Amino acid sequence: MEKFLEISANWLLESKKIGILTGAGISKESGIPTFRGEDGLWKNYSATELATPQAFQKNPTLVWEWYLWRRKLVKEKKPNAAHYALVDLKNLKSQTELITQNVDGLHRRSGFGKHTEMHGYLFRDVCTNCTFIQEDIESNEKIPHCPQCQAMMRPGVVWFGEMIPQKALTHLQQMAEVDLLLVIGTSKTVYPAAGLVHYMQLNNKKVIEINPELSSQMIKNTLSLGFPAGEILPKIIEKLKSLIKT
Ligand code: BJW
Repeated sequence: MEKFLEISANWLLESKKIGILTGAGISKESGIPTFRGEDGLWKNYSATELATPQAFQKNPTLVWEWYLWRRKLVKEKKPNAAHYALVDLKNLKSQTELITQNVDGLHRRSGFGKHTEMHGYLFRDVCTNCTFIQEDIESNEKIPHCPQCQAMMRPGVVWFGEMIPQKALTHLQQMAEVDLLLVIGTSKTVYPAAGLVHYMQLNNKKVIEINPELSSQMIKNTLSLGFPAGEILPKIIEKLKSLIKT
């Protein structure tokens, strides 16, 4: 592991602009299930089936029930060592930018500051009829209704086949300009986020990927680290701090 820590910390040290792309795996050690695999099952439905406009159209009560269950779960969880290590990284390297595919808000709660939640925010409700949006509202309703027009509200997240907000797309495009991309806890199956990683690799730019499913190795300019993010990220940052001191 030592060799990989050394390379990662040196790459971070040498890089001026650093991009971070996170996925569900970064919140796994906080106790939040990931999307794919056995983890993403809820009452025998797969997360990928439920996170669609078709599922909502067919059975809004079921989809809302899943989101309200997730809200309760996430509220009880906290950011973990990996989220906090990214805050440390930003403090050490000021030109560090973050885009997350997660909707759990744990980067907000870690104090990272400005970042992009490209698939939305779990605690946001959006009216299906008018422009009304509300956040962090506690409600006992099975399906929340719009206080302005009484239409059904929907979760303020981006489902498959829906457009990513333009501001988030622009940030994603800008991230292609970074010197190094840190990719943490994503299966890279969902576009356009996955496209950024492929773009970096095709252009032989530096990528550090952290995911326990990978084998630790370096191929061209991609360093793969097969460890849980909460275990390895704090170690990389400690190493970086020691390099900065010397
Ligand atoms: C750990 C760990 C630990 C575990 N430490 N790691 C180009 C080509 C082909 C298709 C498309 C394309 N462009 C667009 C599409 C269509 C579609 C798409 O990508 N389909 C693919 C499935 C093929 N994309 C879209 O529809 C997007 N919209 C769009 O592009 O609009 C324009 C357009 C539309 C249609 C056609 C063409 C263009 C919208 C995507 C919205 C995704 N929404 C969701 C739900 C959000 C709301 C919610 O949370 O409820 O976002 S789906 C779900 O997947 C969620 C996630 O953010 C996203 C990514 O998942 P992620 O984060 O990678 O999680 P997992 O579970 O897959 O992986 C976790 C990883 O962590 C694993 O690898 C573990 O090993 C690892 N891990 N423990 C580190 N401790």
